[in-house]
Amino acid sequence: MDCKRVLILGIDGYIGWSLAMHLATRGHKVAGFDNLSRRRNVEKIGSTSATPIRGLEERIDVFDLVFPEARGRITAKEGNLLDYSFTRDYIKWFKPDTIVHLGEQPSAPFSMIDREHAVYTQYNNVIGNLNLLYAIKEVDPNCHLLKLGTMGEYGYDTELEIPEGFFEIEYKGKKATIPFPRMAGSWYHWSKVHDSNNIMFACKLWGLRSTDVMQGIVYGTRTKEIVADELLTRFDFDECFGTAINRFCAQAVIGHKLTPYGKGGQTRGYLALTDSIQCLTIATENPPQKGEYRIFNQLDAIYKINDLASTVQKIARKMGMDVDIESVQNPRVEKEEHIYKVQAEKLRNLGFKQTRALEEEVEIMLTDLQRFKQRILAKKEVIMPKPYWKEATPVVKARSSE
Ligand code: USQ
Repeated sequence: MDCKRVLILGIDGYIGWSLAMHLATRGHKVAGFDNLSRRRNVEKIGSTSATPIRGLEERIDVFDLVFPEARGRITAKEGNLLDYSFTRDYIKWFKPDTIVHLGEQPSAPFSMIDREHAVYTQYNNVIGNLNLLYAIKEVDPNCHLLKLGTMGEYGYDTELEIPEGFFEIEYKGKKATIPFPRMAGSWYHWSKVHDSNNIMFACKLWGLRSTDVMQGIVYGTRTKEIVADELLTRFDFDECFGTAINRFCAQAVIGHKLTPYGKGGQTRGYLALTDSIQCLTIATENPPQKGEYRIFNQLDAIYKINDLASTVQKIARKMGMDVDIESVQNPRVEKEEHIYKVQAEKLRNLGFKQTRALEEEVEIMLTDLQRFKQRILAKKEVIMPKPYWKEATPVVKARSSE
């Protein structure tokens, strides 16, 4: 296997830090930068990571001690993609073969709080990505851009089986292969759609090469490199940055009722953190051709929210926790019962295999999180969702009845 130089944008994040360690232990040379906005944004909404996480430099020092054979293979600093000259100069300095772009505002609820959060999310994500495309073009158009998109770009409104990016359509007697329609469900998810369009165009325009990963919802506390508390990756459980399974596990350990929203038939693709890292590693080690824009649908399995709540409840009870489930009024605008079918073959064809079953991973998560119960309890007021997604409705109604 070729050892690659991999630049990770968002190296301080949930996936970024885990991926950096994994790639380094496989012999790759990793550099990264991060503007640390995730830490600040989580703090702003009054929350924190359930797992206590160290600063970037300290994590790297501990990594060097724990993995002496990979010592010196990770380097990172604070930096912002919105700063074009910094981004370009960092790429010039490191000369990456691959850039893994995880450096975006990742929360749908956060983007829906108000106009300011919507604008912040779209500006940060879309302009940061556009800067990156220009920097790659200017410094090294040969570099592989591995960009984290989301399954939510396609949305959850179609009954058609979702292909990997493109599909063949027949219209008025003519056949064409075109991008599958995007029908995102939040300002955040739309920012990823805009990114995808911009990347596809840059590949056509300048002959860049890119893998755009439509990733499902990631869960878990661990990868095989997380062998000491100082190497933990972050774990969010609040209503904005916490995602479904992770939230349910955090709720279970503090005896909070599990919170499926609405009817609970919302169906999504999921994968364990360790499998997300496996997929991103496969994509890094198997780059696309020059000029190629390829899309991978990245997920292990598809679940309904109610079934996930029941699974977490069952395992938590088996472990002696007293856990109930209580449906919460849905704060989001989304279908609560729907069909969901997805094609996800390309990564499997490159060797991806699911390594963790849901039940097994949930048990590991609950065991880990029990140690951090007090940290979750201290912030338990950020668990219940607030109704800002639909706030416009009563205002409009009130005006029209004046
Ligand atoms: N949900 C509940 N109860 C909860 C939390 C969530 O019922 O306590 C429901 C939501 O209403 C939604 C589903 O679970 O129907 C998923 O919500 P989520 O918060 O787990 O995930 P989502 O907002 O879709 O976003 C997350 C990540 C995002 C990533 C996306 C992948 O935050 O960065 O892009 O998952 S995907 O969902 O496939 O688009």
